[in-house]
Amino acid sequence: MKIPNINVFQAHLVIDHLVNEGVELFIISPGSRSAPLVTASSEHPNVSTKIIIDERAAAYFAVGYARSFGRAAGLICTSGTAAANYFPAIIEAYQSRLPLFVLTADRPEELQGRGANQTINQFDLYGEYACSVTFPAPDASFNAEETLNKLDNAIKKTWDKSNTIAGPVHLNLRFREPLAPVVEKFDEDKLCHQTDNWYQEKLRNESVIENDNQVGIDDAQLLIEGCRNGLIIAGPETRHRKATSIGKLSQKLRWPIITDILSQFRFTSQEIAGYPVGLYDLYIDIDNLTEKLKPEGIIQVGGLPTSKRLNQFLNLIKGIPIIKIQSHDNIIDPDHIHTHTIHLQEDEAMRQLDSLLQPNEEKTFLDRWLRLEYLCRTGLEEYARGDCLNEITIYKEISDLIPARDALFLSSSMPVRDADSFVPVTRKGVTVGCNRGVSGIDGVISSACGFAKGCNRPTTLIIGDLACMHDLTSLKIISESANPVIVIIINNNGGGIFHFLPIAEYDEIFEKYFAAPQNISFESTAGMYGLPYYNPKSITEFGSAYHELKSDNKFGMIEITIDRRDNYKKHEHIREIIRQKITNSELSA
Ligand SMILES: Cc1ncc(C[n+]2csc(CCOP(=O)(O)OP(=O)(O)O)c2C)c(N)n1
Repeated sequence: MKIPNINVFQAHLVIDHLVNEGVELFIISPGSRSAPLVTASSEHPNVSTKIIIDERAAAYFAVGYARSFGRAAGLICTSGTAAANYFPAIIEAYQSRLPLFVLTADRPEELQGRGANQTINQFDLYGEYACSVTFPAPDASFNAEETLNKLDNAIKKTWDKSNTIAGPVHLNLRFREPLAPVVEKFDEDKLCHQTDNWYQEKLRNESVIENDNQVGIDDAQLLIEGCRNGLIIAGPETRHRKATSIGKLSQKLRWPIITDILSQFRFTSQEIAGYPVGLYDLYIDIDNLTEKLKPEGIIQVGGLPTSKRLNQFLNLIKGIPIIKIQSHDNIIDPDHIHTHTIHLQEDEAMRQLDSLLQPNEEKTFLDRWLRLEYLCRTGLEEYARGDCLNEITIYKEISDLIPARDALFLSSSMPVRDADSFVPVTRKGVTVGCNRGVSGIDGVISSACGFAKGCNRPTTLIIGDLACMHDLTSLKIISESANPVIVIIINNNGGGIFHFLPIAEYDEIFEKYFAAPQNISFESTAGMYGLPYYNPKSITEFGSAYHELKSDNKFGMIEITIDRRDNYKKHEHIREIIRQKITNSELSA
């Protein structure tokens, strides 16, 4: 390949290096200053590119893509507010420890701080949320080895191929004219020579492998041996590939696995052993049960549980050993509940513990949890028989209807919470995602599309009306997606979440400033983006609409119209039904 000028040479250097680090996809938003980066990525034989015009959506797409299997995409944009539009998704990626390579084009040094058009200070633009490095505009003094060193150092701080640490890396690249690939003489041979040298040196250094992660397993063994009745908590972001070892340990210890909806365990696959429970949010706070459900010890993996009631329960039973297993250093423990931390990959730690620990014969504790699950599941089934489509029954219905091995993406704020409360454990191997790092209601549709691409699976998105309005332009991405995305909009005319908060008591400000009803239907919006549209009124009608889209393998929109105030009452009611069922059972004896 003939490289036309030094700008494109530098761009190639960066793109090639990212490809070596495992990047296969570059998401490009159009602009002029970024032309060398576009030239280099579009010509690369091992790279695919995707155009998303809105940088905010592009970055959220990359977040969704990374969330599925931890693969990093590259983002390319021009200078100015284009780069600023990446910021919300960068924060989400940082908080969720997802890898992301952000390539922003910038103006050269001589145009900085002089009021030049489309020029802002992009140096360290994302602050602490990205590991950032600015590359000067290349000229005759350009040194390929120095550039690669700088690049590699930035990447190493947040990313390695085994994905034990991850987060956004910001590469701010300054370019002078010419930006287009016009031919201009430069010393290509010298720079290629420097590049080869650098890679040979890197290869030599990488042959040393470090493994010093063994801290704490022996201590953990002793602690666990001291507990007959325990729990394993699989929080958000525990991935499928860790499931087998966690399942085996649960089986051996007869400890239930608390499966957060985002843990990839709620929809387990057939082959995973162990005792997953999913409906704990419905019973864990029932007064006289807490004592009976109290474990003697806990092993926890993944992020902060979605369920507020579970977090409260953990606070209440503080004092027992709670062992957190994680390979990174970030603290995810706002309530200071963890008594021990093992710094090791989760599946490796589980395997080691499994080989050290003896089987537990105790059954009563486990049976109690499994019996509660059964009661809740039948309670939800009886409730759904009324054919009333609401923000409770929809989750049971989706968990029944979604095909095995599909993907499910949940919006903040209520969809992820409701799914966490009402989706029972189902052996379907469905992959679940949500931007729960900072729980933004922006960029949800684009994230779901990125998730669909990353998983390479048909995806069902459940989203509220306000979150949907935030990201309407991303409906265009759906209409182009190779993996059909079905958007289920729960239109309760405003923010349903706020009815569950104390602010709901303040009538004079609540409706206008918090619930913020927008009084819209999404039918014509669906038409604008060519999405088939349905507005079912019952569970049966919903089932037919979903089935119709699925059987044609189509994208589409299903809008469910709901009364927000009634929804709050229904949540209270279902909890009361479950409470009664448990109170009338032998469990309350
Ligand atoms: C970008 C962003 N802006 C504001 C918020 C605060 N917020 C949290 S939930 C919510 C309302 C969500 O309404 P909707 O998407 O309709 O879902 P529902 O609560 O009805 O399930 C708002 C505004 C946020 N989390 N993120």
